Amino acid sequence: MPKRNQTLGEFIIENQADFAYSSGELSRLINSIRLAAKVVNHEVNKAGLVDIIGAYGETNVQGEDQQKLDVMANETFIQTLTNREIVCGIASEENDDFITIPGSDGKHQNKYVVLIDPLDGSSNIDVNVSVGTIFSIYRRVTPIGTPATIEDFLQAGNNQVAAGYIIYGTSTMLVYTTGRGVNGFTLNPALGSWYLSHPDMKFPDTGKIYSINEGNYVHFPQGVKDYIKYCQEEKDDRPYTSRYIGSMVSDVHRNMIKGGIFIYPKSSTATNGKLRLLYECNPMAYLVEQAGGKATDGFRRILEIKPTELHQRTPIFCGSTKMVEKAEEFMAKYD
Ligand code: AHM
Ligand code: MG
Repeated sequence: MPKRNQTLGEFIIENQADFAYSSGELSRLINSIRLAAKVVNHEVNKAGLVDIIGAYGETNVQGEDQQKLDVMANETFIQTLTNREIVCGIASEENDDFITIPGSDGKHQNKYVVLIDPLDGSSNIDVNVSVGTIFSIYRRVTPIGTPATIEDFLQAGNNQVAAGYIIYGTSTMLVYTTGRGVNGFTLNPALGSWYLSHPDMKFPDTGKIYSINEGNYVHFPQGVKDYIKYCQEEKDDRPYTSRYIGSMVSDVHRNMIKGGIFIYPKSSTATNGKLRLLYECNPMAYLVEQAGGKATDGFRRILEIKPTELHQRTPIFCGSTKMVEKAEEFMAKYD
């Protein structure tokens, strides 16, 4: 049973035996992610000092080129995971193709692949609004001792062995699952330690928040339009409250705590929506389900979609189970 205020390090050691494959490799992998997250957190927190040190992506006052934060986050996660020789491959939303990691002995001995969106919602940085990192971990399907291939990355989401996000918000949190519920850790920046602040996170069964970019209303399918009208109707516990940060991690995190639904549907201008199945939707869907919620593309479970390409997009409806089921009822009318 998770103990509040336990550090993430203590929690990983205590729960290592619970991991499906308890070689310690997955624990070391989560350890690397928590380390890289602290580095990224430090940089993201300095973003407000742009007038003083120069904007990211520009030349700073010392005449040095400042890396864009999303590039920096990408390199930090990739380097940390590569240096520690824990994974045999990494795919990132920032890179066109996946990277194979042979290890220093060149023998491709590692079991896991990581898929990552290093800095999701990065357009929010300029206005001091929360951003996040999303990660997803799979066991490779190709034999150990051979280079990772595309097959290792194109696995259905229900093969994930772990997934999580880091939210760089008013406080920084790391929230993750290894298939036994969801636990949230808050960073104490003075000490550099993560403390278990949100043990066993659960979506309320229903809620009163709907999160969708309503600016795209005219382009939405009729089922989504009708569901939005349903949310706004004055009846029973409605109208609901509309909350949309434009940063998926933050929107889903809030809804997990308060109860709500997050929707990024397809539209007449984006036939599969915007969000990526492998880097955003699968890990979030795994977390949502582990927290007792539901995640679908409006019709079928996100975690059952068999990916065909690395940067594939999918519509997503996720959050409190009853709210997602209601939205699906509207979708089904026009299927
Ligand atoms: P990004 O990967 O380019 O940062 O985009 C993903 C983000 C999500 O965090 C967020 O939910 C969505 O884009 C918002 O998009 P929109 O501005 O179209 O509503
Ligand atoms: Mg993204």
